[in-house]
Amino acid sequence: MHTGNALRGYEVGRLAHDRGARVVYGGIHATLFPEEPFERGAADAVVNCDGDVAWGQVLRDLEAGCAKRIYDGGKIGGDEFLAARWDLMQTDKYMWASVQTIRGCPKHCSFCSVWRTDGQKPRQRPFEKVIDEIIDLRRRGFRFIALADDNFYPVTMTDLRLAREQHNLEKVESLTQIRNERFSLMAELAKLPQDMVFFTQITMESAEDTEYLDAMRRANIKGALVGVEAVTPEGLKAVYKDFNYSGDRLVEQLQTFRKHGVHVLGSFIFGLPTDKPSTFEATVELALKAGVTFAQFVMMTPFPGTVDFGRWEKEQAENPMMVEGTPITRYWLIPTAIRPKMFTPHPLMSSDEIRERTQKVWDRFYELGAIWRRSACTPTLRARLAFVLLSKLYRQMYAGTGISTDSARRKKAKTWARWIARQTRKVFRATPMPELIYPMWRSRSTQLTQLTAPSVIKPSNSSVA
Ligand code: B12
Ligand code: SF4
Repeated sequence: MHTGNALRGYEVGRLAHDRGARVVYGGIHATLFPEEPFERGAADAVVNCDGDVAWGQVLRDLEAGCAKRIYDGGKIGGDEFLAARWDLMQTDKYMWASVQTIRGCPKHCSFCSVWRTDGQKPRQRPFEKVIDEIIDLRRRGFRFIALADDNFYPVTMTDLRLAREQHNLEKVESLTQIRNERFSLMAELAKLPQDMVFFTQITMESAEDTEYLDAMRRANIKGALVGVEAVTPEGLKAVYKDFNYSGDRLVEQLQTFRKHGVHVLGSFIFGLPTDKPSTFEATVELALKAGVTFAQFVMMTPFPGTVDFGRWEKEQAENPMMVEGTPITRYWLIPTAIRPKMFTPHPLMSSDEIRERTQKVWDRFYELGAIWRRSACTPTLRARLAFVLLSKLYRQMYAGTGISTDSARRKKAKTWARWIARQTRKVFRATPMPELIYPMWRSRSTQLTQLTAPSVIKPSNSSVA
């Protein structure tokens, strides 16, 4: 469970329990609130942190009748991450698959819980295992794959420079090793069938490392979500993200991605205490000027486990605001129909004003003319039309995830999103390639790992995106 689907998760868990199932919860929300699934979701057990290793133990204990209440899955090493059981999934129901290559993020943004739950030490999965899982997916007909990393760029040039200046040889070595592993992964991705498209999430600092961006392009990592968050220095400071640039330097940095063949999905947050009414217009203008291919404009939400949440919970402790008996600081337990859309009061604007202005920004960025102009980045008319559909789908999906003004609009947005998704899915899927062979990897214990056999047989008739 995530926080956003916890209430529904508990409902599903109770239904399963009533029908005689043993119910085990895990995921980020259960990790942060391990008692809640017992109180709300008829849990038999809860696994916190990583489930890769713990899950097997839970199953064995349940079978033996000696299950524990809470299992600590811990933060396992990257070499222990497991591939998903893709064989259990109805592949024709999905547009893309996702594979995580690294967990954890060295940054500490105030609105993000990743560095707290996944840790600040990047835990990298050996590239051979990532490639094997991706080949499995391509054999099943997935050609679009999200590299579902918190931060695809775990070592910055600044990190390396600082370690060298401090003569910290051990650190230089460990950072270099992480960086080299990334390049090895990208080199292997580049050998996969050329109809494959990857996208990921990355910090803006990677724009300073064009060697890295070029490797991404060669690896067919065609897009990345970049957390821009705010376009002003005050806004960036407010979210502990002052390693990002603002103003013209920000525009330049975002454009660098495009120049090196990586499309940007810019992610912006509204509702920061430093935001003013003029921030909305300034943000959308910047997004348009920077030429980001997609953009999302999310409203500030205090997710549990974050610095923002901790601060807000403390503020509320004395006299908590209640919604039908539930404190606002447990907002995920409030039924969606009566759940407020914003939780933290803003010094200048009401929640409604922030929501309406955010909607306008979405409308402006995704108006048909603007989408059509952006679609010029694709090579054919068919691809341009697909781009338009995808942009509209993205906009509709987000309109249904909390920023829409009322339930009628949300319902309409969802119906539209489903319809567009059905059309778009066709563009995403590819003919399965069961003939694709897995590489034979050389053992890690001998020097650097290299391929001992040609990576894959090339597809004969695959279309290039
Ligand atoms: C990729 C990603 C996305 C992608 C998803 C693409 C896709 N189709 O999969 C996209 C971009 C769409 C996305 C969107 C959003 N995301 Co997101 N996303 C992630 C990210 C980076 C990776 C998720 C992932 O695949 N992890 C890999 C799997 C293997 O890890 P896992 O899910 O944690 O599972 C492990 C354990 O938790 C455990 N486990 C999990 N479930 C279970 C169940 C059982 C029974 C057991 C035993 C164990 C167990 O075992 C697993 C293996 O170790 C996470 C960060 C993160 N580190 O997880 C954020 C994250 C999940 N997202 C987050 C958020 C906030 C969002 C959005 C709400 C953003 C927004 N404002 O719009 C939307 C919501 C979308 C939605 N409707 O649900 C937050 C959630 C916070 C919270 N407390 O719930 C996270 C944690 C990031 C953060 N900044 O804090 N996201
Ligand atoms: S928002 Fe991104 S950069 Fe900041 S801590 Fe989270 S994952 Fe890392």
